[in-house]
Amino acid sequence: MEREVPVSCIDAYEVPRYGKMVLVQPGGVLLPAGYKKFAKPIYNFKYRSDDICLFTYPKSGTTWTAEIVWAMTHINEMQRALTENLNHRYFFIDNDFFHDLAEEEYMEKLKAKCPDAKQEDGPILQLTALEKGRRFIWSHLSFDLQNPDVLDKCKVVYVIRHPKDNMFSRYMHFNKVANASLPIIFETFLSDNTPYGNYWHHVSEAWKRRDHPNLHIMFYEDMKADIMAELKRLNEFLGTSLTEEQLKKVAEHTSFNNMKANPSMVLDIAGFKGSFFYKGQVGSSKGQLPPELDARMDAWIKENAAKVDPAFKYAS
Ligand code: PPS
Repeated sequence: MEREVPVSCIDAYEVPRYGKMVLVQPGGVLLPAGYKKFAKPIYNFKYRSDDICLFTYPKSGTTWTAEIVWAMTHINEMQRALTENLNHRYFFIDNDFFHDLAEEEYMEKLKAKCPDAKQEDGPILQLTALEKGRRFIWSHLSFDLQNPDVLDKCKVVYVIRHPKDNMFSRYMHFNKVANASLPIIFETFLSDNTPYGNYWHHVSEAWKRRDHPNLHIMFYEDMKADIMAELKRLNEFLGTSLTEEQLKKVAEHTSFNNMKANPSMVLDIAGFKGSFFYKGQVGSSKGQLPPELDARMDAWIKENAAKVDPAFKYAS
């Protein structure tokens, strides 16, 4: 029997581009209104033991990690990444409630496999379910909105990035695609109700599951500091048994410059192209915030990181 999602969805305001939004509580998760329809199918989605999932708060290094995981599991066919878009190698299961994101393209793919399929049932969820081979699934929804059994079924990688750089990356993205201002993005990021929910809610939902053997948590800053060490940890977790030489190849293939230069990395949809790669650095927000906002964010981080765990990376 299908489980009910233990959240409430309240109709919220309209935002340009995404239209009507809903506020999902707890978590203060603002999502396109279409989420109401897909909440239950996502919550009940049937994972398989060889699936690999990537769950992240947006702007944490999702694209980078997605490419790493894919390259590690396709070590002898990495060149495919130069012509095959990442969105075609992964299933972005949130896509069905973002109606404009290449839905027609996915619908065509779905119709070829299943002529009777209906658009309103969500092309991506259907395509994911129909996939016969190993599935690479990614989502920005926090763990409390995912199938509660997902970790018992398959491996999940979760990436965390320092909230200040995360917020600044969000700003650079939405400034490019929607002319959003820094104060607006700042206030939304620190508010309780924000797209994909409060940063700390998202992170703490993953952190409390950190001892599950099927969950691998990575920090963007650690990846930047020593990518080979992180690839080795991932190699263990994924069971990919790659040699040092092969891991070096993965590191090279997924370097910031190589990924940025790859014309097929990010789908050219909804004006997103060119908004995914800003600097790809730790501390990219340094000196960018007015001192008053900078101090507010420091205090906010200190208070909330300690609530996640006094030993949490950003707590001191
Ligand atoms: S999204 O839109 O949520 O999927 O964005 P996400 O991919 O999670 O995060 C985007 C930021 O990750 C940076 N990025 C990288 N950093 C280092 N190395 C590599 N290879 C890499 N690829 C992407 C990207 O540049 C965004 O960070 P900023 O600071 O905005 O540059």
